Amino acid sequence: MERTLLIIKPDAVDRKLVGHVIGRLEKAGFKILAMRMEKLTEEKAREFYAVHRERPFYNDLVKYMTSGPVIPILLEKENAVTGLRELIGATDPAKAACGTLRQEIALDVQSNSVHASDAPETAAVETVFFFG
Ligand code: IDP
Ligand code: MG
Repeated sequence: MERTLLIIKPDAVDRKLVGHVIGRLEKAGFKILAMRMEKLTEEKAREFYAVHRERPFYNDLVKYMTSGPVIPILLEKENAVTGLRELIGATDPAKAACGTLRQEIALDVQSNSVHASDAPETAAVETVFFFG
């Protein structure tokens, strides 16, 4: 069993897609271990995405991630990290494979509805970040 972190981002919460996302996760066999709704402070959003701080989209990303509440969810499944990345699809929904969550519901490359940890090490760090 492996754990990973998903975040339902502000655009999906705002469009009332929370139940849809959770349904997709459970249907795919993920078990929810913990979940919470919170409005990120600017400081917390900056820290979470610190790896992207030199990127041109960083400031807009922080603005977007603090524009409304997000829902971090701790998930468990065999090969959870890879499996969840496959389920959500590519960062840019225009390039995401058919049937992936982002292809289905994301608005654009920034407002792409969900975050998922990209490696087991990142998943561990991000889990502590949100759930201690
Ligand atoms: P990921 O979420 O698929 O792991 P990353 O490259 O880690 O993608 O980027 C983090 C987040 O930054 C993306 O999910 C998206 O919200 C935003 N982002 C990434 N690339 C761009 C871009 O080219 N323009 C605007 N926003 C972007
Ligand atoms: Mg990433």
